[in-house]
Amino acid sequence: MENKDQKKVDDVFENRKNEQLENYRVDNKSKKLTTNQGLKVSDDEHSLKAGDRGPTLLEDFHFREKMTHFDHERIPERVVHARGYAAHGVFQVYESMSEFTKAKFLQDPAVKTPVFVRFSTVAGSKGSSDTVRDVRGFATKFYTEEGNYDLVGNNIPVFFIQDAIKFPDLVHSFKPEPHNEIPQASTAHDTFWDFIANNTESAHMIMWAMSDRAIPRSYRMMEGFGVHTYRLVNAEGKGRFVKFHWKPVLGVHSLVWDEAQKIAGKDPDFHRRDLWEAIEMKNYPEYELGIQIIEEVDEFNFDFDVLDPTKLWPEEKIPVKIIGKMTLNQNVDNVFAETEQVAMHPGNVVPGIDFTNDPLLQGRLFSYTDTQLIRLGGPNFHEIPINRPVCPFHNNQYDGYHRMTINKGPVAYHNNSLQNNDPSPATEEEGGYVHYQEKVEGRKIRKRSESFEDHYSQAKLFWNSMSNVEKKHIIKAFRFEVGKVKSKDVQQQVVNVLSNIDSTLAEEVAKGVGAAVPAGSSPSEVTESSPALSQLNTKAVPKTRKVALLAADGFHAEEVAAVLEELEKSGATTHVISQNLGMIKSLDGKELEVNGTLLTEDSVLYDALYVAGGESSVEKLAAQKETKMFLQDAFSHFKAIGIGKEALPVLKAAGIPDGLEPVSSVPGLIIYQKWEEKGRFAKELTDAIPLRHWDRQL
Ligand code: HDE
Repeated sequence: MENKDQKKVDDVFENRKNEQLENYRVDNKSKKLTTNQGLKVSDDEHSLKAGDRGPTLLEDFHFREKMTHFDHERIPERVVHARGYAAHGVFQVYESMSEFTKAKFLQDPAVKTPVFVRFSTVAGSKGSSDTVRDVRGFATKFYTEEGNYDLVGNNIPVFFIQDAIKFPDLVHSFKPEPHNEIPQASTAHDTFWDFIANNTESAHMIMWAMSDRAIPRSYRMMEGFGVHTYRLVNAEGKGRFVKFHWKPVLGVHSLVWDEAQKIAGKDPDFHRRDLWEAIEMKNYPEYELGIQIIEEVDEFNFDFDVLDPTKLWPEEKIPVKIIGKMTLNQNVDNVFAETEQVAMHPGNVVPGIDFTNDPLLQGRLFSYTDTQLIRLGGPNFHEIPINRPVCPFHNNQYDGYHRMTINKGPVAYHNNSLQNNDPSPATEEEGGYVHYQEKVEGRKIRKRSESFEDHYSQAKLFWNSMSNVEKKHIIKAFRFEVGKVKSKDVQQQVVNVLSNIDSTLAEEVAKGVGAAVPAGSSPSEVTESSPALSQLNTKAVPKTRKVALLAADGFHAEEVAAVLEELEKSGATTHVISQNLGMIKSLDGKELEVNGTLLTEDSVLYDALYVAGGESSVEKLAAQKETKMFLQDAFSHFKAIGIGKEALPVLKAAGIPDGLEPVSSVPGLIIYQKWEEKGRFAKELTDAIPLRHWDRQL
């Protein structure tokens, strides 16, 4: 028993960050209530008063402490990426990357590097909904033995602007408008589209932002990108340009817009709940790390500037080399202490990883420390447990608000003789960080390189790479967002920009928003596509997908058992939904526990729907209008629907064609009707779960 428990502890504490955090964790179970001074408190319900109807006394130190702490419990939310959710995990490289970099955590496949990953939306406040149309942040802190390395990326590989000086303008345009603070967590308003139309370097990014990438199904099913070009440097000092990618093992999947909007109301915590539950169920999210490399001698051999953050490197031309895997295997203990206080910074690097002159990256290197100073209240935020490196840190930066370490001795300067010049700088051989000696020269100018001027080629490349259904979604997204804009002039300006990308896109959006395509417009002539950009080419597995099983008393036990068995085999999870909580019984007395009701659940919270067979179960379900809504939403969101034996009336009541001839010809609609093969029914339904059945005629 002891051994087993010990093993469990070893598993949990397999990484050093966890061991370190354990020193700070506090468990209040079986403990007496005390003040922050450690004094035991005898009463926590009544303030100290002069008489039982008299005034409260200032002397009440417990009341004062409790209320003061409460009054100060909030810190400023992040100016962008305010709403986020995070988890712990580990990263392991597949093989040594010594050819490219000397970063120690990328050398030995046996080394498990602790990580902390925070996912986020960008525009909304801390309390906004998860499923809004927005870019997602994907920020990873690697606690390496050489110090913290932060890869602070997004789920879209390019950005809106090319120079950091424009970031405040971009953000001011998409945040709620200052005069009325509307709208929350949405770019569907005048100022954002005014910015887009008048800052055309955003053309490529806006195509991504209007695509399905901006409404991910799950944090577990989206890619991550470092966006900027960084530099890898090996032990010989050779540098190479690099772009970083995270590839989710479950593939890249999205919601549909109507569904995303409904989820925003039904479960604003949809993405964080999904991540939390997956980890609790040990369905650990996994992402492979990939790198694209461009040799320095090839810097000018492409039709884009490698320093331009509005450009991606097409994977077909510059392949993504998969180099390792990250597994998120532990939820936080406390969201404020960990997720809220984590301080990510693209400037946190280790030897072997360096910067380039990307002007967006250069500006970020300033902004992230600056923002933590106000957000976390002083220069010692690196001492907050979640931010502490797992390796020792020594320097002469003492003092400041909330200093935790007690640095001994009189010497806090360099050079010194009183302390043998300690702490002393390390040589490169000892692991000292030496900046890559890139040669730079030039005049001081406020100007952008001409090589940054092409704003449309890759916007067109992205458009060309989309499947028809993805193109339709993009057109609809533009029509929705620009359709919410009040200024006719701004609407027209947006269409004018789109006419530089593609004429069909411009025409379709123009039609939707009542604008005109400018005469003589000249869309980009790029004809190439990059298949890697289409989500239709991604992996799709039922594993970890959620299926709603609608059933009531009298369900067909044999059929349900066969489907449940198949679903379990595939790794999908099933929730039984019925009229009331409790147990439901099949005709032959088999019982099923109900996990949610037609009132508490909703089709949009599930990946697929299965209406169990059984005449009297079906009758009961058909009498509920929520059943009809379940089916209609699942159908119009292109989800797999399984219709059990005798359950066709439910389909009919929802007005959904069965397409039986005799097997249903409706994509993703699997009906158990004319044949007695429950196994085949279960298998077909399971296979259909991770897909959206786009060919449905709606
Ligand atoms: Fe950020 N960004 N950003 N950003 N960013 C912040 O830092 C900023 C940019 C990204 O989960 C802030 O701690 C500037 C690109 C993520 O804690 C702030 C510019 C990319 C997160 C800031 C950019 C990102 C942030 C706000 C233009 C993708 C959340 C709070 C030069 C590569 C990190 C904070 C977390 C957060 C500044 C552009 C990703 C203000 C000035 C490009 C994932 O410092």
